[in-house]
Amino acid sequence: MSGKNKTLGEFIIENQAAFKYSSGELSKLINAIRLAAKVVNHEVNKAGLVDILGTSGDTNVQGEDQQKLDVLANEKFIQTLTNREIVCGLASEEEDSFISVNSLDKNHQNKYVVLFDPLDGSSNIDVNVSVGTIFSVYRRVTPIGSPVELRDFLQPGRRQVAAGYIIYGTSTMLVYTTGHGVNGFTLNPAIGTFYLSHPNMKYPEDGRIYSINEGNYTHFPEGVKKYIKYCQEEEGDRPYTSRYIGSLVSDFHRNMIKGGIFIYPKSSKAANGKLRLLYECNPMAFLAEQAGGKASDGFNSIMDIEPEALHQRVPFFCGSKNMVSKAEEFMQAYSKN
Ligand code: P6P
Repeated sequence: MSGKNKTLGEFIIENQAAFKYSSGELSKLINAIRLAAKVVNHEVNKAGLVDILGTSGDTNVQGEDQQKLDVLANEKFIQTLTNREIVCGLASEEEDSFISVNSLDKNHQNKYVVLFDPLDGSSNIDVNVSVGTIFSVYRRVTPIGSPVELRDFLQPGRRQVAAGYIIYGTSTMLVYTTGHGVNGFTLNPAIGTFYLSHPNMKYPEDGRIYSINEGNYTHFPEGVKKYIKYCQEEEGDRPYTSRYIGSLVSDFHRNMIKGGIFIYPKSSKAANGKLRLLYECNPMAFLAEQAGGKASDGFNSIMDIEPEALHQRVPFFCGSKNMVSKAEEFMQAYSKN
């Protein structure tokens, strides 16, 4: 159901029946994410005014400086999702291991696990570049009534029941899917309400934008180098335009609206690339495919990868279907190099 200017709350209620597990719990989960998004948005927007810029002095499991807002966003999403008694487990980029969430009645009756990157692109915060939250939702695979286990989180992306992101940009948007297309909601900060602004978002099959950090060119596999040169050739609708913000949610969001491809490949500096499978690549891949796009590791669909570790990284090619397929052709042709 489209109909612009519908609120997120109205949209959830009207579309709940379409979701095969429509017990209402997933709706409550999306509502919890909506609340956390508003709280984090408030903090992100005032970051320049209050002394919460700069790093917290800690580093996360990735060995990266934890920006203070990273820590705050992580705490807010954990707190909001825990308090709503909807999830049985959480996994965050900022947490070494998963968190078992035991509902107040203490018998682990909740069905969903949520994996999230609380503030992706946070290194851009103090230069006022858009950042985002990314989330991925699964039904647990271990028996209800027992604590969650690691295998509840190490599920292939194909089994996601919902995924989305919040982009804290010139406007704040919540973009998500429950497997019935992709819809975007824009926050009216004056009244704290998300409105359906981008119903039924679709990835254009072709595009003229390629997004990759060309500073790493000399370290890329030969297939990536050849694809970059293909994008730059004077031929047909090429050369394409290079656009790279360095914030996955922002690059993905622009490319989904305008058409384009985002690539974070493996390199001689990063054997599996930089992006994490479970809470960055899988949710973005679910959104991309639901919008008619494509997401792979250069050879195989991202959502078919069997995860082996909570924070594992994978090479990531995502965007307009025909552009990703062309990049995969180059990867295949030069895969021996
Ligand atoms: P690089 C941000 O740190 C992030 O995880 C993604 O949001 C972004 O796409 C990527 O890293 C940028 O990495 O190495 O190009 O700075």
